Amino acid sequence: MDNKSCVRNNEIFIEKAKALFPKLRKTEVFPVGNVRESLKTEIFSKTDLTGPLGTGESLLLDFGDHQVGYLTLKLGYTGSHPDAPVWLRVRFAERLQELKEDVNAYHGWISKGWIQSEEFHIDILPTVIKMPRRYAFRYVLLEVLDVSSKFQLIVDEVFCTAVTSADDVLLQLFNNGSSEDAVLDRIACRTLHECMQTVFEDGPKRDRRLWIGDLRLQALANYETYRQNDMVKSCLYLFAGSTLADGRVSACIFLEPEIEADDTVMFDYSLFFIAALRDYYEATGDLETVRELYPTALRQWQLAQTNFDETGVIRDSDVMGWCFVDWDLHLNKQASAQGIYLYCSRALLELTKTLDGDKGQGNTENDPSVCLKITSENIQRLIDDLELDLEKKTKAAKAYFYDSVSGVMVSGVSRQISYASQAWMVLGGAADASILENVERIPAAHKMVTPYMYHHYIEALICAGEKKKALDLLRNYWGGMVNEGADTFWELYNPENPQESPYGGSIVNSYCHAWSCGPAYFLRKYAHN
Ligand code: RAM
Repeated sequence: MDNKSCVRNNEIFIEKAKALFPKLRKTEVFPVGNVRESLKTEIFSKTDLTGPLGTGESLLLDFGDHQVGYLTLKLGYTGSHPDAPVWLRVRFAERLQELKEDVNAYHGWISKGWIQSEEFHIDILPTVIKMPRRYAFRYVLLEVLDVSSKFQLIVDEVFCTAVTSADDVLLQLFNNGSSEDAVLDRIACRTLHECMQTVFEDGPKRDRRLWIGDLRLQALANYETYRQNDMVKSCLYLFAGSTLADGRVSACIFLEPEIEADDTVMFDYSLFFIAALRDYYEATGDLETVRELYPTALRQWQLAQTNFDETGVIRDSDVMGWCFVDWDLHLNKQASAQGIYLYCSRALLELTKTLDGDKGQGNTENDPSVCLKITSENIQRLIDDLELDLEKKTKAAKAYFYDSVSGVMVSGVSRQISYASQAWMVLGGAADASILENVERIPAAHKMVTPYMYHHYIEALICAGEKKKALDLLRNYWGGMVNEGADTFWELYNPENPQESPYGGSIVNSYCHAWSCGPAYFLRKYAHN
């Protein structure tokens, strides 16, 4: 079955989303220099931009900060008239260490196609090459794989046409923090800036598309920084505008060649549509959008019901990726899923109560799968249903997952103890701060590996009244990436194993990943009040 047959599009929503697409801003950025000290002796034989390059010689350019954009190369030659093509390789890297890795040694489970490396045969010199593909990088390595002995290649000019939809004029000032906080905030804003393209992309190197788990955290940072709220609105309409046939919100959306939901669905990601809509309403007060998108939110809650047993406990699953939580294939997701469901149900209750004050105004015509007319009677019925359901499933969570001996939540048949389970149970309102303290006393507890999961853990600490601890953890964890030289924050960072990759090789890891822009959100919102 092809993807199209399982996708349902709502053209009205898609048109609304498209009308809100932001303008892309272009800037020409030139290298600030060549990398002379750090790596040149190991792998680079030449660092002089104007010097001629022969076979086996290379040039490493440093653009000074992370860029997302298109590369132009102006090339010439010295010596005899070129009598053979130049065979040139161009590699792009967000971090220098990517260039030390052997592209051919990667045999992981996601496509090698993501590796940012191209080869050209250049027949005529001088020439200008405008590379058609968009790249994410700070460093560019030009390697002459072969050139005739009668001439040498000259690199006259290289520049990047950088693109973003982030408008720096709108960026709210951050002026209250310590200098360390200011560094974390600056890098987080740069991360967000680079991921703000037509939509909030997850990472401009990979996967370069709209994922809902990422969108939610980007939107939170955006409300404190760029405040380009129409972009969030556009993304919400995209998710509601292209769903699976049963109305389920997909984990991610492709924009090209046309807008289409991916056939990947995950229990938590579908539910996060509700939380993202609630956050959007809190930030903007845009009730009209809530009215239009409420049926999509409600549908996610309805669809989630089939995952529960009659006692209100979520069924575990061994299907890989049934629920995301963190990039950790050994993490059991059952308890986290229950917590996420409770968290999103509360968000739905808030939205429903918002509509309750708006009786009779609802417009649900755009979603025929939801038999709902927003009237005062059925809104009240929904509020009652949601409250009853929350009570039942919160009780079930406490009874089924809490282990009174260790004082923490356990997950799955193996009764796994993880930081993720504790965080989500606190956020879901099924436990108090004690489980966050108790888990710290269990050395074998499964830790977190992504800034995405750390974000939720920090939110849980704040929700449990542990603001100082939360901010200390944030400074320590994101500060670890700063100490490793990060220009933008990464998709995955495990301080205990900095080389870790969920994909079977770090060459495909993304080092500018928007779900890691949390410091801009937390430091602006909580550090100084
Ligand atoms: C990664 C994506 C994205 C995330 C999904 C679950 O591959 O880059 O950030 O949301 O996985």
